[in-house]
Amino acid sequence: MTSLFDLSGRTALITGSARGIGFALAEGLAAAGAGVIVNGTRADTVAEAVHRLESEGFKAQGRAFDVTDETAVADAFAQWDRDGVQIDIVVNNAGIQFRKPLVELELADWKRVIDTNLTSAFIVAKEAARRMIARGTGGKIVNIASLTSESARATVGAYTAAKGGIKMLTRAMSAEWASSNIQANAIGPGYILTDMNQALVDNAAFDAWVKSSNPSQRWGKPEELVGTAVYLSSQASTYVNGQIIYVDGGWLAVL
Ligand code: GCO
Repeated sequence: MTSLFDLSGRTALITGSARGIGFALAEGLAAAGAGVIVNGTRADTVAEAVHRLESEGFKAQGRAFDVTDETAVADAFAQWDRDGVQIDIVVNNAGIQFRKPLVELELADWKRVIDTNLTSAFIVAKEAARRMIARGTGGKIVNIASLTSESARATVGAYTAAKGGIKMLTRAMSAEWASSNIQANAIGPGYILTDMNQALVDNAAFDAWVKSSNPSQRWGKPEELVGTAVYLSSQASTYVNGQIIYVDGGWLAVL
């Protein structure tokens, strides 16, 4: 009996996966048997990530493109069509952070955060779902949400709005795509040790706040998100739709 969690024969596109959480998820899905496609904006870091995965014996390829650019995304999928690459799993992980009070936030910076963290998930999932529906094969969409999908923190307003949007976009995807056997769900990471958060880790007061705000009393590690990503990408979750699974050390569960 093959494992419910076996991703062998599946191809997974993970956006923003040259480093950080995205790379950890690409590595974890590959370890579960998926062929993975690494994405990022820079060809050199994408190539380095693919090389790391191949050196671990995994099936990996890469494509550098800007997930906020509709034409670039369409071109990427058209190339995969020509190459006979069927994308079965999309992890919408690409994201940036920009910390500034709303009253000082420039519109251009607001748009950049919304485009990268929210709109890109729509653009990429639309291209993938069109093909999944046309093929009749079903598929998996795993969006990366955040604690800020539920609660706001001062100075990350654009990010919070985007991640709140990810929560409801995930449900909207379920509303339209579940009947095509596409399960759209999300992972809500707590405070995870990543480059994006290094400035917070290095801030003693913020570090203490994170550790005192979740019952696990520590930051999470990117690899601690892998099990949930494999679950939501596998046959173990075929009747799960529109959900966010928080991997946050218990942060949202306690006062
Ligand atoms: C911040 C952090 C958070 C975390 C994560 C929490 O500045 O508060 O970047 O946004 O990255 O999203 O779930």
